[in-house]
Amino acid sequence: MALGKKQMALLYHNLVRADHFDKMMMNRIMQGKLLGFYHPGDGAMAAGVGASTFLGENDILNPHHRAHGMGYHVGRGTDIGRYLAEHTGKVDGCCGGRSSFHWSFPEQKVYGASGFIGWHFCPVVGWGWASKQKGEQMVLMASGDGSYGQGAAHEAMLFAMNWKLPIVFFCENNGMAIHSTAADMHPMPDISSLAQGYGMPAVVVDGQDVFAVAETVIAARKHALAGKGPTFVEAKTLRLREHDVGTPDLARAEPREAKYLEALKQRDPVVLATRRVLDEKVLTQKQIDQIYQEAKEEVARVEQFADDSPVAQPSIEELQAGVYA
Ligand SMILES: Cc1ncc(C[n+]2csc(CCOP(=O)(O)OP(=O)(O)O)c2C)c(N)n1
Ligand SMILES: [Mg+2]
Repeated sequence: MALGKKQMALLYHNLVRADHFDKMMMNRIMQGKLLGFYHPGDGAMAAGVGASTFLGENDILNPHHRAHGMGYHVGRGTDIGRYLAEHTGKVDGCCGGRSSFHWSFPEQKVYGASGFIGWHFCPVVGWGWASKQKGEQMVLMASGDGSYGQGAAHEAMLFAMNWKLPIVFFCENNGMAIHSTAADMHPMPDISSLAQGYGMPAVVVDGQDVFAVAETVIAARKHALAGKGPTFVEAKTLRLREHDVGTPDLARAEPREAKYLEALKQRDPVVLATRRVLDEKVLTQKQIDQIYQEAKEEVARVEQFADDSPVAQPSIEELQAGVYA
């Protein structure tokens, strides 16, 4: 399904905002103004924005950990001020400032992050089952190439396919998992080949093209809501920087070549999307300048909100409130 101009403009706007927020997070961790880690999303924000911008309000969204799910948060419209307050241990954080990057926004059905890669493969079957019972609701579960070596990934795909659950397995394949390359870890070039083993429709899309990702996910969502079951969407993307800020950027114990990284930069999703919206007369240069100006102002507002929020000092009872074991 081809996107309309309004949809393209919204995607472009969200991509620029997500890119600004990712840069804000990078700046803040470098300045010691974030708790915990940051896994930069530089050059890779199109996948999350494209995957989440046109989900329904009732759909369950489980973002990827890269850029701490920023593209998905922007697409879903979660409050980035509360997201940043969470990352700075403030009371106005989405989890009361207790989780750092293990955030969630349960009231918006954004089911967060965990320290365990692939933790979500069992829950996603339950979310999919519940969504099927309720109807008009599906699940988008995002993860990376690095998670598909988990045994639970296969159980989840098997159950999802057998029970025709309304799930999109959305894989951001950036070719890397910390210092390991996807080529070293997977015998086939496309992670989505694994889904084909379960008879699941599997689509490979250019993860640098925010419009192509959105079109693919819209189609997969339609398929899911029609009761036809899951789809595996593999967005081919890239990792420009180190895995997380402070960890050396190595592949097989060697620094990645400057020439290789330069080639990756040519695929910057914002540059690609800007060219497209201008060529297709979706936006004028003046409107683009306005979008950039608004994104800058939004970043300033979000930072002010998080900085003004008091430091969280939860009591023992409050700390225990979210513990289930
Ligand atoms: C079960 C488990 N094993 C290992 C790790 C360490 N770890 C953290 S991120 C990561 C790589 C994830 O790679 P991928 O899923 O491709 O996402 P990317 O970081 O490339 O976006 C690993 C191995 C972990 N957190 N949990
Ligand atoms: Mg990866």
